[in-house]
Amino acid sequence: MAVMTEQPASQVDLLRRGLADLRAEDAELAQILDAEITRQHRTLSLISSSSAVKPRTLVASASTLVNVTAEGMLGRRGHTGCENADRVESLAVRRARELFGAQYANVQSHSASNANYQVLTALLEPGDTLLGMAVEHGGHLTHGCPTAFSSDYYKAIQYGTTAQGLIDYDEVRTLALAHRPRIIMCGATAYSRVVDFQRFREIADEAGSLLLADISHIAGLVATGRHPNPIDVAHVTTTCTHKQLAGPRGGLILSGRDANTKVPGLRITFSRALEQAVYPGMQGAPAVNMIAAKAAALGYAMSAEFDADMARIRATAEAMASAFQAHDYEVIGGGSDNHTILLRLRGGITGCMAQSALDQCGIIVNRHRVPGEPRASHITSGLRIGTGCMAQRHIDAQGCREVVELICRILDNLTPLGEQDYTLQPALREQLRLQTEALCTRYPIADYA
Ligand code: DSN
Repeated sequence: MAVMTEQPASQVDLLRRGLADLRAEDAELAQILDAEITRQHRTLSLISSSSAVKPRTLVASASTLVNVTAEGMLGRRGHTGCENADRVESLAVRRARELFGAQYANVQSHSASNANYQVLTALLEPGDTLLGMAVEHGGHLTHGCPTAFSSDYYKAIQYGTTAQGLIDYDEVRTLALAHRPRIIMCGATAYSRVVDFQRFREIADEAGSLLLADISHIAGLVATGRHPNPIDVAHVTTTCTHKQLAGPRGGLILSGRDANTKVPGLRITFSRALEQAVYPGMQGAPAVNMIAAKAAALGYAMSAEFDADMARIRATAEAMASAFQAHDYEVIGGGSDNHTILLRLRGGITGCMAQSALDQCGIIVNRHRVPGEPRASHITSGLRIGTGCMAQRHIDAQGCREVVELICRILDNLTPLGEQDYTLQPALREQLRLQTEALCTRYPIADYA
């Protein structure tokens, strides 16, 4: 029976109690959670969109703020009892603005996909035209992909990359001038070179369009000055918080110099339109515990340690790209300016079989389309490799070469059987899996060791 005391349990006591309770009362779930830590420890994640959150961010996401219903915007809630929710949201907003140099930040979006749709809702009428990067060229589903919401409600026009895998700015300009879209979306999920936000803005201004920059994949590099910052260039910028920012799953909406100017054709400013689109437009009560975790991640992103993480992401990407080129692989775009390396596979090996064989050997990676892709999206001819998690393991240049050699050895020993099936000798597969596991033990995830 609970003992009555004057003070409630602290968050730390509660988390401890919760862990003990979970183990004692729900062994089935506890076992799955433990298995996931083990999986993350023993396998090497090269997923471009993943990272390992700091333990402090994990704790913030598990705080009792999860119990708070705080529908509405900061300081203007529909419920009382939100004083700490307001404090935590105001802290996250302050940190987001400071980190990116933004005048306006909204930290309530549940993801960057939601954030993108909220921006579209704020600035476009159904049926308006949007111009975004095609998924098969490295764009995102929310940027006007035919299978997504953005193309159901808006007239979506898509631009792509050149045969070398570089954004075709001439094509963007031609399409923008021909279709005069209400908004142009830039930013990508599989693009390894610098995005020229300034060039996009010039095109947007010439076509009379608004510009939305989605920096989900490069937010950490932007925050630390390793990639140009679009905040004052685009009218609106969005990002998720769980990729390079190593935060919880969630999104941010940011705006710089345009934040307090009127949206063309509307009577309200960008910040007001964005605010209304999030609430009451598309979202009810925000996940306040996740806002706390965003605050924790944004705080960490201002540290020297985070800056060193981002330096390692870049060094690792350069070392890996060169090592793949030394093995005669085509790195799309000719190299990497960020964390992503897009590889064109060869010898009849498809993205889907490479992804599966690497997974069997403990390397987690995802298949991807490449320029001129002849195969279906569930097969593909490429692999997308990201260096975020490698940087968090502090894998040095020698380690990068070993990882590339391991990947090449696995791919070189596959015998394709059609587009999806393959053989990989079981004894060799086991040997390569143990080699990956040894590498993971040598380079543990820094915070989880
Ligand atoms: N956008 C997807 C990716 O880049 O993997 C998921 O966040």
